[in-house]
Amino acid sequence: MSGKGAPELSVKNGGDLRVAVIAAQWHEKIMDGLVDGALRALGELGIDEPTLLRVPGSFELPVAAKVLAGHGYDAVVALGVVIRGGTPHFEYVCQGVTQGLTQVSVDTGVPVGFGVLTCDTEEQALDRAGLEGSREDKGHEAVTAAVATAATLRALAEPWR
Ligand code: DLZ
Repeated sequence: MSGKGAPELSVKNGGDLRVAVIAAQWHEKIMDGLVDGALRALGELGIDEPTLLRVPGSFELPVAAKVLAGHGYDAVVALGVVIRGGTPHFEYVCQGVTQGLTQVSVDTGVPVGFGVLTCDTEEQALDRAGLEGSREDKGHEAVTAAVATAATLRALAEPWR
């Protein structure tokens, strides 16, 4: 999938939204970039006190997302890095986390930002991690998408705001 065609999102009235970020812990340097990008995006949106929760691996992101979505957050952002190895494990973890996060989002109505890198190589992941020299900043993008969606859904529910 190419990063070409990404929209320039502008989020209005998102500063009072309650946002939780969940981050897996595999691939520490890449995760540091994703978490930094996510927190930077939240700061730019005026969301200064997000909840940040760590889970062991990407496979644990959906259950944490579900619990957070049930705790009154307006948006949840899931961050992880899965890198292909020599066994089918990659496919199982990627499928589990992708389907799990989609299910949480659709079932709860709480937008879940998908900041999970699923890459063939570590280089591909580094290039998307928002680190110095990276071409893309997927932690930042995932927060912007989730908060933009939460703000849009709130405007639908409360059109007078
Ligand atoms: C087991 C595993 C492997 C092989 N690779 C990754 C990875 O690249 N990225 C990641 O976030 N997690 C990985 N895991 C761990 C699983 O996500 C999960 O934490 C374990 O299977 C325990 O449930």
